[in-house]
Amino acid sequence: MTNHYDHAQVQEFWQYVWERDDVYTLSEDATDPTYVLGMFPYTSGTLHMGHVRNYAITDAYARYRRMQGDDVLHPMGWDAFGLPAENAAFERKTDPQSWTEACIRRMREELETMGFGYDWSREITTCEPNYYRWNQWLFKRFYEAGLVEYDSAAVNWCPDCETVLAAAQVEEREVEHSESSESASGDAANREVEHSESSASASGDAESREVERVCWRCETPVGRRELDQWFFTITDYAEELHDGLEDLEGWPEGVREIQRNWIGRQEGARITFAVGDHGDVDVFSTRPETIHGATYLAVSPGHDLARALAETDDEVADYIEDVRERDPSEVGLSGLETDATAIHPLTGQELPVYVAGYVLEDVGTGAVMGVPGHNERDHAFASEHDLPIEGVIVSDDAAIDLEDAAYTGEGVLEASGEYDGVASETARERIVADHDAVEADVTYRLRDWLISRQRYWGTPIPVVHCEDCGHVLVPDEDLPVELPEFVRTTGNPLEEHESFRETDCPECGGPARRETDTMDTFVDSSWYYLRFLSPDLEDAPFDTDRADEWLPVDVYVGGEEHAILHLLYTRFFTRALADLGLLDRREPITELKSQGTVLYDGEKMSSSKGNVVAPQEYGAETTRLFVLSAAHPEQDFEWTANNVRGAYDLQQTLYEMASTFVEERDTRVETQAYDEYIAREIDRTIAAVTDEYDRFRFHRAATEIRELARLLRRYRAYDRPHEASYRRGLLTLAALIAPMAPHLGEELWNKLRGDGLVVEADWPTPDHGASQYRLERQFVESTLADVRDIVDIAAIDEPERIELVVAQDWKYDVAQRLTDHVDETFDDVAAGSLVDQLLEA
Ligand code: ANZ
Ligand code: ZN
Repeated sequence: MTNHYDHAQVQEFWQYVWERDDVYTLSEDATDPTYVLGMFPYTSGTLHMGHVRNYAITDAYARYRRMQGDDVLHPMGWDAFGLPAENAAFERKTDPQSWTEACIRRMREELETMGFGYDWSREITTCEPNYYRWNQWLFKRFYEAGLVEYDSAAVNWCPDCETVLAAAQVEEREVEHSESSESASGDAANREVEHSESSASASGDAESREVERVCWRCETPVGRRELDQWFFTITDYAEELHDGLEDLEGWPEGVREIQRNWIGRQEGARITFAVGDHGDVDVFSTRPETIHGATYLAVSPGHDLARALAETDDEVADYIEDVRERDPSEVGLSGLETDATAIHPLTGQELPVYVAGYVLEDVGTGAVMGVPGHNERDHAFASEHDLPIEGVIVSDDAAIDLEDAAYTGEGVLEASGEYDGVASETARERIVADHDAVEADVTYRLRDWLISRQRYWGTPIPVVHCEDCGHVLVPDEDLPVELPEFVRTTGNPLEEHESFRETDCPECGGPARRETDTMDTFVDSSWYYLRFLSPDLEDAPFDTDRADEWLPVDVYVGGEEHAILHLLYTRFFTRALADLGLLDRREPITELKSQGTVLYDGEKMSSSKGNVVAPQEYGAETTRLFVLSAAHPEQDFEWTANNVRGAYDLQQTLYEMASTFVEERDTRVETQAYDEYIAREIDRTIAAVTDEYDRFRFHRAATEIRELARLLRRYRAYDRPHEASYRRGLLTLAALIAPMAPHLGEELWNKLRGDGLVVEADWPTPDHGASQYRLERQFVESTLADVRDIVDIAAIDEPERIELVVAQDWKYDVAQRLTDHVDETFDDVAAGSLVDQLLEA
């Protein structure tokens, strides 16, 4: 059947042609390419639908920009280090290197089958020495810049992965109360249960929620260990990373909000308490106005005061040891009263001093003033230890019995001396202004980034431990420190390698021990976007001049689960590199798209759920077209065979139209009045689809294309179509669909023109009339803000919604108000056309 589109054959042919003609390689001379990047895949072994959706989005956009005449940088690489490879190698009696290479071969083939247009000349693989040597080199530059610390720390430890986890790699999971808690691991002792903040304080609350802290990868409950660890001091950038979010207008607000919360900026005050011979202890409080309600002082077990007291007080020493071995979540309300007393800086009153597990070492100053009347955790602690609870803030609408719970709202001060009767918000500022012991302060919840992993399959940390010289960095000329051969063992294979472990000190030449920790793989992905600029560079991780020219990443697309880890680390790296003088910008990514999830029967499509549709099952083109046309990129959508069918049918339709046209040429040359209408509709579609591609609304682009196809078929059926108009319509369809369905695009283009590639063609432009349309459309959008001001309706976020809402319920209202508003805001003509447009809808 000649009119049947045989996708497998067509795909293979055009993939061959693209490769032969090398159409995706970016010229080294490009001056300011559009940089389109999808989050590179972890080399797990096979592409899943989430990858396909991600890469279909970047590919469509990259192709669209290329047809618009841009130079486009659209590279691909492999996030190839990490624990799963090690586990897989262990299970399959192979080694991580071979396993990873096999995964890459398979995944690369899958990407090629999908027809994604990457510049493969820039491929990078993070587990190759020529990549990871630059992790080591950067580690050294960070070290020299004071951004690296080596610290003994109680760390999150996954007993199953046998490694340390960064704070962000520990996930909270709610535990069902009724179920036996032994079910998962069979080992109740292994299970660390954390009470959420609210339930810990309102102890006995019927709604108390138990939360288990589990490893993000294997979901094993996380334990505690005390180890010497390497950290990147990302907290040095807390303020900048927080404030910079404000300007990231091209990022989804949801992602910015997650980062904001993670960084956790808190305004408050630092308050100094004198503790007898022990000097001063600073506390951080967000509510300094409650200071008259402070009935005790508490320091964390790691606080200097606690350590000092432990020297002479065995009870304190024992308590500290006991608490530090446990997870903070397990410590609950435990605490120990010490012999020390603190002097209240405003009243001069003596307060007892506690060492308490609930006070966290690395939050604020590691010490708190206990205000049980107004802080839930302090209330719980005071109830447990029979400490006085005093109310100093009252509110009319708060009939709270302070014996039962803290009052945490705002109100008016009482029992607070000269501040009685003052509103709490006002008192907060006045107390800071009035007293030297109280100083305005800001803290951040963000913790330093723990990068040590006790695993094999990662970048060796380029450090040698020498008894005489301490930590010595491996000299640049000795980089990379290469991974030795893999050995199968339960712990860290690097520990088992004597020849790797035992070495000479680069400084004194004496015997030394090589660091056997490797780096968190998030180090690799924090700067990979820079390596794509010059993947083979031999004397630097990236070319600074080129980075100045080619950056930022114009569009970055990936899963929303990366809102904190990867995307925060990348921002940190970029700033650190800027401060090292290696980059001239502080933010890496202009526009970020978090693509939504592909669902199947309402659940996330994933191999662990066994509901996977393999990307190849329906052919590359149908799959691509479907994932793009099913929904806005940022929305979830359901995979259903029926909808997939729609994508398939569209291809068949277009193919049939082009074939029939070419084979039968059943057209006319003389014009009819309604040809003009068809021409206008083609123009209108071009303008609309252009606009939709600009905004990543591929689903709406597909709808426009479908509608034009329908119209052209009616045109064809009505009478013989006008040769030139109809041909232009078909060519337009071929070009417009090519970014989403490139094989089909080429096939149609080839049929209709007989030469050239659509991938290299110019984006279609309207013959006439469409600039007018665009103007109006832009006008609709630019007036949106004004419409929102003058029309009292629910907020509208998306420009397209105004058309929708206007068209339905309140178009007359808006039209009327716009007309009234014309003189003040708009020129008549533009406003008039907007009103016409509204009323026509
Ligand atoms: C006194 C006070 C009175 C506080 C009051 C709050 C309300 P949240 O509560 O999450 O906003 N804090 C400070 N450092 C701490 C540490 N190292 N470990 C545990 N808790 C600590 O966080 C701010 C509050 O957390 C701070 O303000 C402090 O308690 C507590 F009516 O100080 B507040
Ligand atoms: Zn030495």
